[in-house]
Amino acid sequence: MYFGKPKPPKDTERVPPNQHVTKTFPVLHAGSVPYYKDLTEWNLQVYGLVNRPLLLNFEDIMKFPQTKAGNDIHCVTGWSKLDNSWEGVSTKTIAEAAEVKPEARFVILHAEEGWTANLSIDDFLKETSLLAHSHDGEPLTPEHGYPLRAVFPHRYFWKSAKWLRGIQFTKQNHPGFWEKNGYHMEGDPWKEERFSWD
Ligand SMILES: Nc1nc2c(c(=O)[nH]1)N[C@H]1C(S)=C(S)[C@@H](COP(=O)(O)O)O[C@H]1N2
Ligand SMILES: [Mo]
Repeated sequence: MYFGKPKPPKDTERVPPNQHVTKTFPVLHAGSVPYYKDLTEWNLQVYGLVNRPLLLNFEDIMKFPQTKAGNDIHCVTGWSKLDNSWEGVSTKTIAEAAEVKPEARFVILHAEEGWTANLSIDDFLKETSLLAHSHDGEPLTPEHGYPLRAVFPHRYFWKSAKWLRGIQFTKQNHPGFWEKNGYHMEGDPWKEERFSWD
């Protein structure tokens, strides 16, 4: 018997529990959006448990091998946005350039205004993790993290720091902004790790 073409996977199979799909790109953050007059006002520090601390400007970022990634993002407030395309630098590339020491087990992401997020070194270095300067073929808008943001699609999107200014490699796990406010240290959307008690 002929049943026709195999069906593509349903969106529901791509959407973690208790999330709904939105076609829009919501803007969500604490604090205010930085508007840089020019990119000399921006740099990225890579430090902590590394052999080669780095102070990178935007040109340095663009000189690294560039990578593209397609993925879905899941905000802990309940929206998921499917089929994003990002361009930037793989987190592995940055870690290699800084020569991260073997004793580094966690990462603190530092954004403008002292906002932070924490994650394990494995989450940071995952194949799908990147630092993105573009979304869907266009440079990030100020609201979405211009000039550079982290993207960790396998974690709730709050870990994906916008307006990234520092990457600190540490031995201990230091809770970031939302993690101090009751959010989960890992934040796996498939396990619904929303709050620290989940
Ligand atoms: N610097 C910074 N990055 C941040 C946040 C923030 O408050 N400050 N919020 C996070 C949260 S909760 C989400 S859902 C995403 C939202 O990214 P978007 O505004 O590009 O959709 O950014 C994350 N990155
Ligand atoms: Mo979020």
